[in-house]
Amino acid sequence: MKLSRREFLVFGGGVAGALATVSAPGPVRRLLPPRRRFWFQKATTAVPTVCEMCLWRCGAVAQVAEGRLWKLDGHPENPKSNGRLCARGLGGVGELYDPDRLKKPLIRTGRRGEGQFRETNWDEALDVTAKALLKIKEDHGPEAVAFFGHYAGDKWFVDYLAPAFGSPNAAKPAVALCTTPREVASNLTFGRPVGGHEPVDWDHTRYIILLGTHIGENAHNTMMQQFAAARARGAKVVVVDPRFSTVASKADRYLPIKPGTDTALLLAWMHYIIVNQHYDAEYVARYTEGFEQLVEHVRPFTPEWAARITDLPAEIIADVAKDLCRYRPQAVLVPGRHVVWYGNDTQRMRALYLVNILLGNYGRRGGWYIAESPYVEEYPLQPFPIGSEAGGCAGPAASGPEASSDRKPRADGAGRTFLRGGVAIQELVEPMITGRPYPIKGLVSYAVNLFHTLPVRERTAEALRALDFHVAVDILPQEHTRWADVVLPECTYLERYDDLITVPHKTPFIALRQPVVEPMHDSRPGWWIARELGIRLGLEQYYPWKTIEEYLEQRLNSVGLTLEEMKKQGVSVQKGRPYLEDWEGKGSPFRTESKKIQIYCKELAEAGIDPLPRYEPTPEPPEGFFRLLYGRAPMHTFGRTQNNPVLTRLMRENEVWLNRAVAAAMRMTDGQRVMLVNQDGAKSGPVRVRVTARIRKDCVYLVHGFGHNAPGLRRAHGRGASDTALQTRYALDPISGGAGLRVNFVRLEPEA
Ligand code: MGD
Ligand code: SF4
Repeated sequence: MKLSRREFLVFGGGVAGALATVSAPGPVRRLLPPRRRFWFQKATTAVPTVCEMCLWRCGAVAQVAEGRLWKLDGHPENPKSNGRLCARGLGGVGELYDPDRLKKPLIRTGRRGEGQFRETNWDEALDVTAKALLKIKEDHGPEAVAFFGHYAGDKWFVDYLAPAFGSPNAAKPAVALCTTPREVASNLTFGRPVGGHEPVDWDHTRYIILLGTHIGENAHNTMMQQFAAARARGAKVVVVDPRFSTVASKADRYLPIKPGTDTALLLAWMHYIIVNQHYDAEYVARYTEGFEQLVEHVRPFTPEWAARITDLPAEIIADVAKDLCRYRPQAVLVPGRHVVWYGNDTQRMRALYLVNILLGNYGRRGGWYIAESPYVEEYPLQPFPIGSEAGGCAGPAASGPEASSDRKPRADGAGRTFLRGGVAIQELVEPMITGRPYPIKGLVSYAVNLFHTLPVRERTAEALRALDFHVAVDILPQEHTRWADVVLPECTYLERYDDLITVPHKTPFIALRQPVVEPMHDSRPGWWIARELGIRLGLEQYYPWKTIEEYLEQRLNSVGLTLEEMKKQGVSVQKGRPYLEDWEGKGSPFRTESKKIQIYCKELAEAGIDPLPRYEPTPEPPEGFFRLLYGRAPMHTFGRTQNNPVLTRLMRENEVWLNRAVAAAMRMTDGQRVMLVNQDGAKSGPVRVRVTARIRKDCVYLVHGFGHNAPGLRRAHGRGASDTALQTRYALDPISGGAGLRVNFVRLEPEA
């Protein structure tokens, strides 16, 4: 949550006081000076920057010599890295030197999808792009061009170019297909988002519950460090997951829940805590409203009721609830990250928050801290014709602004409306195909591999075929670039500046991404591409800054920093207000209308939706099919790293996990190659079977991101199976617009 200028001044005691909270400028204390290192017999220079191998954005220090990057380390002063990087962060060198990178701008010569292009120069590529986008604007209006983006550089396209151009149709899969439900649920309940860095107070917590969050396989550097430290300190861990994940092997209790039934478990925990009067009554009375309605609501949801639904013994459900109360408020249910599961996900997330609230842990040591964004001003631009609120992984639901256009395809044209501005990214595909409620004819895609991101691939292909124009900005010849009319090669995060990385945190901070080497090939940074395009689109007035250095300098000066200082230190940490006592006499941290935590959600009631969470069953797998579950591997990020020469060595392809007893009954053996076929006949594979006791009998599991079908990715092409190819259905969450992807079922066929 960003502080307003006024709050910042109150909080910091005026500008001088405020600046005193910012870490002193100067070189980072522990950044090693140039010297010889054992792995490289020449002197290297340490250049601080920010990792972008995933969205966690750790501070990194690049060791550079003779214009070449030799090694990446964790930035010692950056709170996200704490001196370390994860395997993927270290593997950033592989992304930079991947020989398969896009090297020059390309113009399509064959049919869309064929991947036939000719090389060109930047002037021609940008002129062709601008001409096509202007033609669409003239014929159909600015909203007929959609902007999809991901990662830090999408700021220049989705948050800047789209609203300057006048299109509300800007969306981010990182939100709509990932965190949307938890952010919307958090805003409805607390009046503030969770934010990109989950605000768990790991330093003090004593009891941790993970529902479907596989820390360690889902590798977020500092979260893993803090989890390990908490465990070493003796914190108890409970893992609820249909699969015995790596973190389950570190847990005190493992609950192999039936997929799709977590809300029932959460309701039973609320029932137990309330009926036994173990909740934090003082906290509930002081900070919340709607508790009485919750008492009535959860009365029927006994542990025995939940046991029948979840496949978990009632005594264990009750035992865990008892433990939660024993350790409260230093007991915490961790919000997951990729939480679009079954289409009722905002309600599940609300249920998770409500258990936390009964424990009185929000804003308390060992529970959730209150995360705030660092104070730094935006670059002073004249207002765009429409606002921008697309948000990042941490932001609100993917959306365009309300103000601009009543022609915006809110919801899906079928009459469903999402609360809180959710335009589900996959729903923007519909107007590309049908022209309803109005046509979308152009697409600017930045760092989004649409074929690995959006469910229902056939429809994605149909939409791309129907477009008048598609420009893709990427670093690799991924699947979707084969469907573009113009491909613009961006340089990697190690060769460019991006906008300031501003992180809501216990100690909010600003970090600088800067180039550690010159851009390779004929690639250019995103800010430059977007600006050049903007100027060709007649939007000069929105680009008063000529260089990125000028832009960054202006923003940094607003907090008394200079670019020169930040280039040396890489990070600037401010003081936060993590606990409720820090807010005494300074207003409420809860930004709901009542300034209290909304247990009973009036906004939902007014929209005709259950104001308190309810369990809704999800369809069962048909005979002979398994529910398709998917997740992450610590050495890969989504669909972007499977070609990385370093990371490929750690994991070359995925496997399909199959329960041992089921495998025996099916006469399947470990390592056997199979095809996966879903309920609609879609196929993926071949992929090896991993026979294991670590998964329930009713589901199978894949690591997401594999199964590339892009010959230009020479290491990744044709390896493993794609879960996306098997997701021909999704369940749309009516509150957030998030697309639940775990509603698909597969059977296994031996490879022919
Ligand atoms: P990636 O798969 O990482 O992210 O989906 P995407 O947003 O598509 O692919 C990103 C693209 O960015 C790649 O083409 C890569 O080459 C390119 N790229 C990498 N670095 C740069 C750069 O510096 N500049 C440019 N211009 N391009 C770059 C992720 C999305 O997918 C998310 S966030 C989630 S949580 C969902 N996860 C998910 C899942 O687990 N399973 C299934 N089936 N679908 C999912 N969809 C969602
Ligand atoms: Fe990079 Fe790993 Fe940090 Fe992600 S968690 S930003 S990949 S070091």
